[in-house]
Amino acid sequence: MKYSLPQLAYEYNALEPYIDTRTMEIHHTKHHQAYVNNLNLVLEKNPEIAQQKLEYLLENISSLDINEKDRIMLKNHAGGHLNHSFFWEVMAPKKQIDEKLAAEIKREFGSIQEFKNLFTSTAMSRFGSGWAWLVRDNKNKLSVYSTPNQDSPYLQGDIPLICIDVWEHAYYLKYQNKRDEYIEAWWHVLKLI
Ligand code: MN3
Repeated sequence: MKYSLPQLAYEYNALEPYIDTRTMEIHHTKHHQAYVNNLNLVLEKNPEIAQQKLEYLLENISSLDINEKDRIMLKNHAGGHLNHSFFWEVMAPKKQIDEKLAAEIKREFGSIQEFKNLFTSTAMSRFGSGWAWLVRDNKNKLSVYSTPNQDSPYLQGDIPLICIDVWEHAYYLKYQNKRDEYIEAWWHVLKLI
């Protein structure tokens, strides 16, 4: 199957002033599009796996019968596509609180604020490019961690619940090197809690 860039549920300027229009536009039409294009290339080269779900391919990445160069390309670009698709979905100009998730977060982390503190420090301490995640593992337990590059939680079979992109391309135009200010602003457009 051929993948394509998902439509956003909101306009590029909808997350202003927290995430600026230009960043949204470039991030979606250039960065995300590049992951989609490269994902399609690697799947065209490996048609025997192209019908499998991306989540399945990532969880089983090390045992797929493909060459090592393609394995890395698939990990990076299937990850890049899934990660960004999910990132657009967890944001919105207006909160749409997920009460069930919020209750679960309170149970697991003590309070929403304690969760935010942990998630923020996890996102801050990711050296270089990557992501911070709230995930559900296969024992139904919530946890917070970060991943480098475009590594997806599906690589270890975890289900993403919340994510933030901390690659510089996600914030450099507006926030330059101030990742802390970007994360602080991003909480306003995370729709779920
Ligand atoms: Mn990105």
